[in-house]
Amino acid sequence: MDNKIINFAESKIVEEILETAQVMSDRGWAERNAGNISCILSEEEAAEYFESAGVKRSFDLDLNISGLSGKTLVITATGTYFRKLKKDPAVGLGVVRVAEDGNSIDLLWGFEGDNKPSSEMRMHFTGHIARLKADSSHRVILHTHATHLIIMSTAELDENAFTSALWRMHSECLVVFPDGIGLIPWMVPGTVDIGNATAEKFSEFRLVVWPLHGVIAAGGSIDEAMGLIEAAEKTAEIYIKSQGLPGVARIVTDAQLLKIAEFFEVEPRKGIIEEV
Ligand code: 2HA
Ligand code: ZN
Repeated sequence: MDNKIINFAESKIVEEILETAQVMSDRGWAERNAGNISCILSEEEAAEYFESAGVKRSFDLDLNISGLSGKTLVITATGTYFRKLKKDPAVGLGVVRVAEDGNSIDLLWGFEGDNKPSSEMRMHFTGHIARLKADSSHRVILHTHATHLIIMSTAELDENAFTSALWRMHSECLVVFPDGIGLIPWMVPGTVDIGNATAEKFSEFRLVVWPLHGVIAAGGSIDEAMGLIEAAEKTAEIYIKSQGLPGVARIVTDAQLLKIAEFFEVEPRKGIIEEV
């Protein structure tokens, strides 16, 4: 086998994925096989590790992803326990290249033991296509079962109210996600439909909550996408734990949000802060 292909297990991107999966597990967001991660390799990375790689297996898709034609992605395998991922990355991760016609993917590395891509691969693929249209530096999609965001999704909050609640509960949320948080209706996981609904939200948002399930984040790097989840999840915890405290509720006001936006030069999503 080509040495370069062997080296992929030692690459920085694999190291980052393994570390992130471990953190998700340590925080209690990755029970059983919960969560999935994918990252588009840069052209340089794809050439460095997989220029001469042969096709090990191919997977036909039940959706067309020609928006990713020729791109090389690393994605977690279905059924993977995140706490075990680092034991054998070539089992729990796979590198796939999208066929020119967008109807199938070719496996170049990993998924050893006849493993297959994540059950949420449809969302990952359609999500990447949507985010690349919005942001040419986009590369990463993370899905995890972040506990407090799921608890918050049990409340009857619409998308703007969800975003507003978090912006007002911590002075830095507006800076981290000025574009807000998208919220889809409840849907069956793993389906083309949930993938399309998420992708639609990704044209405006980098964070999308799946009610009674989890959260999806997109970014130019793992740190960026994970940082979005960490900020939203921590603030959801503060929101939930502060409900019912005695006295007058203290929140970041409209005027204070506007001061934050001005100082940090961010453009808040419209329709949430009242222009005072
Ligand atoms: O990969 O989290 O949504 C398991 C899941 C499916
Ligand atoms: Zn899930």
